[in-house]
Amino acid sequence: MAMSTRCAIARSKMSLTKCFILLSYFICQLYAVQRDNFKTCEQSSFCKRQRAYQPAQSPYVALEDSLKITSNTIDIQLLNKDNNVRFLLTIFGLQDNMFRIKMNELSPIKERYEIPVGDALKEEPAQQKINFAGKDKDKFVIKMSNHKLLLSLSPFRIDAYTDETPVMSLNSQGLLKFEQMRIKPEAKPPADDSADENGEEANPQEAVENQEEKVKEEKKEDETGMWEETFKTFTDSKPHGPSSIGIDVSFPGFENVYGIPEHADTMALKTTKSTDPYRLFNLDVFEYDLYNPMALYGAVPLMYAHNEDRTVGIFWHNAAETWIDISSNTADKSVFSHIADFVKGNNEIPQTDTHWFSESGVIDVFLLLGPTPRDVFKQYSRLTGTTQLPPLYSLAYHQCRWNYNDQDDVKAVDANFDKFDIPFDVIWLDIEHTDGKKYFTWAHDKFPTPEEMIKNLSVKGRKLVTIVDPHLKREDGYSVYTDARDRGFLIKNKDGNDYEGWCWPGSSSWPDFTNPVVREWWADKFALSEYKGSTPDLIVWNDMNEPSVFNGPEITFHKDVKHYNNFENRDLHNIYGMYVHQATMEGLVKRSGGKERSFVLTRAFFAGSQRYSAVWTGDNIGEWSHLKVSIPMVLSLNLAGITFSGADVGGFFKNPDPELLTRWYQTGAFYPFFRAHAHLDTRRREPYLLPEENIKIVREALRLRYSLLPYYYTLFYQAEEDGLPIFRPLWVDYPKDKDVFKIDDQFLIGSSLLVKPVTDQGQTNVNVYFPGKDNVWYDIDTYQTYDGSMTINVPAPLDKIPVYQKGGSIIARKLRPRRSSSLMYQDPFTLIVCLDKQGKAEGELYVDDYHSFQYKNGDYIHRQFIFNKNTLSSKNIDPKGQFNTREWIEKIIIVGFPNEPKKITIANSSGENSRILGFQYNENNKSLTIRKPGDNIADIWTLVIV
Ligand code: NBV
Repeated sequence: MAMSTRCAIARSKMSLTKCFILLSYFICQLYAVQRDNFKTCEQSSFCKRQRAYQPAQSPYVALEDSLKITSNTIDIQLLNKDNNVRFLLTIFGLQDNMFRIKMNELSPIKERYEIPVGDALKEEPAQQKINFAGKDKDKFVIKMSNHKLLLSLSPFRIDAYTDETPVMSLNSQGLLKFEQMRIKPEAKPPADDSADENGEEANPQEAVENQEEKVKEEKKEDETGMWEETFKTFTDSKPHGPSSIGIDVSFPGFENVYGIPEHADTMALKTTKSTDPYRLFNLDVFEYDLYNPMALYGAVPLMYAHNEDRTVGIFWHNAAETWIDISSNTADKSVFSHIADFVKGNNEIPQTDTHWFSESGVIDVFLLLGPTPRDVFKQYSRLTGTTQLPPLYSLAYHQCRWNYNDQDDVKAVDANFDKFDIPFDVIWLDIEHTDGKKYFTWAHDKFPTPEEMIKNLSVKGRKLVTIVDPHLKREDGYSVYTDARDRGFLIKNKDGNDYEGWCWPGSSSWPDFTNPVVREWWADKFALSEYKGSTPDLIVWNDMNEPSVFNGPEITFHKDVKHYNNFENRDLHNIYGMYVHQATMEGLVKRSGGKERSFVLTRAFFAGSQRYSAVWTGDNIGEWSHLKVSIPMVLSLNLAGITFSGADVGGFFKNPDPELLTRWYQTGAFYPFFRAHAHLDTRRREPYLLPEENIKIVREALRLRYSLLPYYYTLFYQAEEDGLPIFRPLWVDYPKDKDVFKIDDQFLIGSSLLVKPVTDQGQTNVNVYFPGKDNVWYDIDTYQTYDGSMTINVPAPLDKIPVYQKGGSIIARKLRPRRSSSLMYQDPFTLIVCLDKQGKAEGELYVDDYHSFQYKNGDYIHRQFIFNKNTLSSKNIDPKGQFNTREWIEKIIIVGFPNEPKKITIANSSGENSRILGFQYNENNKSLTIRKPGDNIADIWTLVIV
């Protein structure tokens, strides 16, 4: 629908100004991102202050006399000598090789926001005994197994060591700056706010004097924007004044840092010397620009540093707007100066320095001490949790569009996929399916019988997604809104009235999802009895949950809106979106009485989001550059624990040509979350509308994904335990190979598949780097071999995706093409055994009912397959799991098998019931295909080749 038409429709129902707001939102979408809608660091007063802070020496000193030691913690007071404000610093030893360092004002005049435990942190982190080893010169020594912290008193700094190697330092650059809460200079201190930290009444006269002294000190600072800040036409009232916090974190010995999604940037983070710092502030930035540090829809304040010897990380547990500067003593050097250093014998140790600052909250930093990549992922997942094993259908292909117009449209799309023999599992309905953008309702003229529509999908095991955004139309007849309003569940503006903003329905309000009671209320809206027209096969998509407010500053909430417990959005902005999708997921699970796993997709996210939802990278563009950047973006999400993620296949805006769309399907077939989506104004582009040749290729890409579902499912099962990325950078598995540290145009799926999608127009050859010195990699189509530690130019015509299985791995696939994943539940497996140079291989397979929580009660099978000395055996690696299934093994393909065998037999674990198996050997590609071993996947067997 053209913009003008849409506005005309809108205009009939609303005032001109309101129409103008919607219109400008649309106009913004027509062109590239409107950068000036979003603040630069220069335009954010706290960012500017923190960034400009460069003291000759840090004024913060630790006060020796205040030291308090318990078995797992150390408390010490810090003093800012510039203004005599005191702080409490607590160091916690944590299990799994972590320290936590918290710093807050000793006696703040107002409570500072701390993210409640159970939200980003899944629970109170388990503590570990630390050993206070006394003082060494002017430093306290705190030990925990082979790690230690040195706490320097004056100036205050902390250095972390592992086995005597320095790995991280805090405040070594002296950038600690903690802006204490204060009373506005002209205002008098409130009389009843004088209890000190022990609850004792302070002398009011003294309090006034202290305040005045602080105020005098602060006068020296540039006060611009401290008490009020204006951006474009928006004024932020800042009733509590400046409250930002910042500190530097250095990584000695590290040249590469990763993480802090979401940015449309390379995976290896860049120095920010000549740009703004990386920004974390959940925003609706449609048609985002690429390769810059601007904030996007979600935020995970987690960074890893990696070198050949170790991996460490920091988790900045703060939900306020955050910026991160990065500098390095090596990154900005040219190759020439590296060589010059070498010639001069200069052994400069590389170091990456980072500077973190947030608008409010407290300093709460977790040091993840690794030392391996696997260790840091485990450490982070101990803190914030992992993704629960998703139901199988959600790992299959999703077909979305803004919008499928009506029930007939849905029916036709569903039928066309079948007609063209293209598998799909989920069809999505965008905002137009609702009655006037009132979520939980249906546009009855277009969707008169939603239950029937869903049932037609259900018979083929398919599902329907509806979009449920968090903005509620302020309309008296809309019960979700009136209910929230009447219960006082809506977010308030600074004056205490319900906050009103503009979004799709026009005038809207937003439930305060930061309140656990509101989350419960929202969750109950998904009960089948409440959400009319829904069935158990309806699942949900939360969009616009940053939140997007068309007429708000930076298209989001005013920072001074008020949440639960009187905190401002300023304090917790980045976690709001997570509470929305958390409540949605809780509702969907509750709807089934806690029996069925469900699925939610979210656009906004925070640390911990992985526990509830899949994430997609928002409104990208159907251009080659956006296909390319999707890989580092999904890699960074995976590094930050958000394993279940992907980008809109085809690009949301604009019309990709058949070549680009085909290549995007070939890439998207490997995203953990695989969905095609398109903007309302784009041409229809369901895969069956492509030219015939392209349909064939896309069908193959989709079938490849479906055949790999057992592998993805097994990886997700493992990741629920260990938090390992599924869509994985090469350095995770090859941590010592410097050549892979920056590679972000190819990736691993688990450890066994290497993928290098084609992301350039007209390209028919790609350079693939095959990692691992002793490895051999097999092309999954031809079984051609490639040795590790080499870059090879391989042919990649349009019908080819360069994908390789690692020698030494076994992958279980299901090769029978079906219309949806649930129709594959009972299908047999084919084991693809790719031998390494020693003729060995191993792999795992996890199987359960693919949809319920019964696996938590032991209803599953977890098998390991081992090939060694011409014998392939199946082992039960988890005796706790037992599950009845009809799934069996129909074929085994052994690749890299040197010569034609004479005989192959299979027997059960006790050597009984031995049977001779038929086989075929292909001399050209050295593959041995064994037909119908026939055993149920639950059986334990041994196959011998002679
Ligand atoms: O709901 C409409 C769209 C949706 O299709 C898209 O995926 C979201 O990222 N939504 C944004 C709102 C407006 C986009 C211009």
